[in-house]
Amino acid sequence: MTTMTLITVAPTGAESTKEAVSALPVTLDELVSTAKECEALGASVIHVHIRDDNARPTLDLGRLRDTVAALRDTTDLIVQLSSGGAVTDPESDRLAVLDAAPDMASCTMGTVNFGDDVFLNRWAFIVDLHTRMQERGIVPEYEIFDLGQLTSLRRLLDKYGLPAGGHVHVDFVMGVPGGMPGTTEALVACHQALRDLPEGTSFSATGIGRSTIPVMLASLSAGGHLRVGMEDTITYAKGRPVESNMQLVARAVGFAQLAQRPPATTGEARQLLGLSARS
Ligand code: KMH
Ligand code: ZN
Repeated sequence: MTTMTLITVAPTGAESTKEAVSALPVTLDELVSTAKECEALGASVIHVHIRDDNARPTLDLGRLRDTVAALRDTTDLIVQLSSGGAVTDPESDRLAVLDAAPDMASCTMGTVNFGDDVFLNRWAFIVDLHTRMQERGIVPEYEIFDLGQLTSLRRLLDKYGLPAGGHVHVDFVMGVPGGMPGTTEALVACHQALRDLPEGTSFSATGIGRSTIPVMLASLSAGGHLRVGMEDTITYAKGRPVESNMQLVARAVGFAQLAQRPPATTGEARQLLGLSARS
């Protein structure tokens, strides 16, 4: 059982609007100050979606490069860019995210219904993403929205080899309408399926919406890590909107400490994920 907890903050996402959620960080300044504060609280990884001048989701490469540079200048966080983007983003733009040279990028392991939309992840696209990340030394976080996607990951690794750094890390994204539910039972099923993946595969989990707390507790008890943030949850408690990403990170840190698995430092997180130390 691991003795520390990797805490990832996913502060923005592509789904909530600034009009509806005013606390959402959408400008580079807002993102950087959120990142700094979340790092100080105990986050070690930031999962990044960016917005344009109108606060709409974008995969603009110049902005992505500026974002990676700004986060590296001001924090020691591991910078993980989303290759998922928004459901409307074309595959070519999602692949081009890698040109911004992040430490990590997400790699979703299959197509899933996503509310009223479809989050499309064709096999050939997944292979492209995985092999390009291998070539460039970008460490993937494999996003798992449903149990069968772990079988696809096994197939991917069998056919195309281990990711850059040699360590496999997955994130269970639970409670998306169209994917697996955010329950202890579903997390246990995923945890058991990890037996078919390379020894030492690590996992984090996040529960969308009201499943955030049950998933957090289940993940900690199963030896998993945590992802929290306003990408996944905009309600802190019934009738109480989230005030900031820091509020969610602070709560995750509190749970991790209660579980006697304190937050990993950024250095420990790099080691765990197979990333080389920052020069
Ligand atoms: N915004 C979702 C359609 C990822 O970042 O890789 C996809 C997503 C997953 O958030
Ligand atoms: Zn995302």
